[in-house]
Amino acid sequence: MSENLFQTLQAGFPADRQGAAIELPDGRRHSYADLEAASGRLARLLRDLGVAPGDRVAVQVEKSAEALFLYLACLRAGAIYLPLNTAYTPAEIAYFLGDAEPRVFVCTPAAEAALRGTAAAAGVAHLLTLGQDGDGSLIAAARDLDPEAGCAEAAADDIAAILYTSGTTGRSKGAMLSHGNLASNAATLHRIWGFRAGDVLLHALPLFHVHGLFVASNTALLNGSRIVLLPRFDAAEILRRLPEATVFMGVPTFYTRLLAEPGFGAEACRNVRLFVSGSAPLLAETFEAFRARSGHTILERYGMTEAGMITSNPLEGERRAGTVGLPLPEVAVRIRAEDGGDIAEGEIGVLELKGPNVFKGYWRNPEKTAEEFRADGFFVSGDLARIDERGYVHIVGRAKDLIISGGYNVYPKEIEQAIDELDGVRESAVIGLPHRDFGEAVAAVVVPVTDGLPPEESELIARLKDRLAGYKVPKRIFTAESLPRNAMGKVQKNQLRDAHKDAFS
Ligand code: MCA
Ligand code: AMP
Repeated sequence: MSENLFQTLQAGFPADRQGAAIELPDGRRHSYADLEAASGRLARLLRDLGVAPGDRVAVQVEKSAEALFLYLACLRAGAIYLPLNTAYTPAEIAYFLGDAEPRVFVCTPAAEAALRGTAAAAGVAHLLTLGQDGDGSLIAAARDLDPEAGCAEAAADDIAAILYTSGTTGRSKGAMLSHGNLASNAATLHRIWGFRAGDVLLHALPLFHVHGLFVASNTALLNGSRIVLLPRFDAAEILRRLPEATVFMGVPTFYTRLLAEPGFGAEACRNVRLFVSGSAPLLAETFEAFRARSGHTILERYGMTEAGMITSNPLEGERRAGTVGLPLPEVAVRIRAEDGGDIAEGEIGVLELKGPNVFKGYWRNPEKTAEEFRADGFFVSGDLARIDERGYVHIVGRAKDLIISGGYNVYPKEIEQAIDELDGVRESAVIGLPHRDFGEAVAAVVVPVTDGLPPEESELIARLKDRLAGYKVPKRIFTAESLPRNAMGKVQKNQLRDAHKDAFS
């Protein structure tokens, strides 16, 4: 039997397909019948373009209903969907296209000219465009095609999507997620978060990462829900649309920004039954302030690209501030020493996990895949955690050198490599510093070359913006004569974090 995720989701669509699937801020509305037809036409187009099961379709577009239809079309065609952050620069895109070798690449009409050469160099057979209003060559090419496209057969282990995630080596790796991975996570979250008839999801997350694409969209689609699809997070707009929603999901920055809105309170949340937070630690202070202002207890959960969701606070029962809750029903979680050895119960160690949600490995990178799994099949998350006496998981830090800024991951190594290539720089260290809005913000300490004038901070930042997505570019760059090192020659980032801890307060 086929286990294509599209069919799994489709089983949850409302019997009356005229029911609303997607509603946009300008009042445009797409029913579930429209969603089936539009994704059917796009699936046909992909097939007409020679996309065979297993071929990659890379997509870097603004958030829109059509972007969601394209995701579903890829599932239906058996293609591998490869979403890319809109903030990525052409230099970053060149790497992803070169590595993934997609047959089709869809970008925005505005970026087409800048990316045409990049796509050609990567051997992309078809470059198409999709604008935020459904404009561009993609939808035009599919307009007259037959919407009855069926759905390709897929086994649970067939790859449905590749999501790139950076690493401590500075090179991004494509995490291969199967139809079975995504279906199991969607079904579990749908069940444990109590999705029910009448739920309306207010969707403000980007559609190119796990949180907005799989956690939010898949669960709502599986429920046959109406999704109010906002192009981006805007606190005032959330306040306006929240009264019609029952479910809202966000990164902690969404919640701190909502709390900064004077008009935000219980009245705006009157129909909401569930606020979910994840992708970065939710401060206990935000959790408490939100409860006091809105009367709602945020449900915090924890996950990662390679595994989707791993733990969640309970829908019924105590949601404990500062914890990410309990392992999902079918996910085994354990805490180990960094070398994989046993540690005492309740101690801090590296969180490892196993379950049907865990990815199938990194794209064309079996060595890296092997490095991150234990011999008994547990995946090593790189997060430092402890499990308390009631089984709640506390994420207390990271064994991996990683910064999470506004819910986006930034691996210092990648930024250091980019800085070190700039003229006037001898070496650099990139650190995360506390930031009121983003939780953590990226900052760098640079040692200039000894001859010549030290480079200006603004100049370095401007040069980095040409190469790196904006959220990765350090918000501050400090200069130092040398970097503090221990006897082994390792940079003591703790000392740098300490020295600059108030930079953003
Ligand atoms: C934008 N900028 C940022 C960030 N976002 N800087 C640092 N961190 C950020 N997160 C910069 C831009 O480069 C730009 O810089 C300036 O801020 C304004 O950009 P704009 O796009 O207008 O910002 P915004 O709309 O205010 O965006 C902030 C945001 C957004 C709403 C918090 O970053 C966001 O939607 N984050 C959610 C990320 C997410 O979905 N994460 C889930 C990953 P300049 O002015 O210098 O050009 S999935 C995951 O982590 C796992 C699986 C999990 O558990 O969920
Ligand atoms: P990503 O690589 O984007 O999938 O990010 C996954 C990482 O985000 C995890 O390994 C954690 O470090 C972090 N993360 C996700 N959710 C939470 C949370 N609720 N609390 C703390 N860290 C989180």
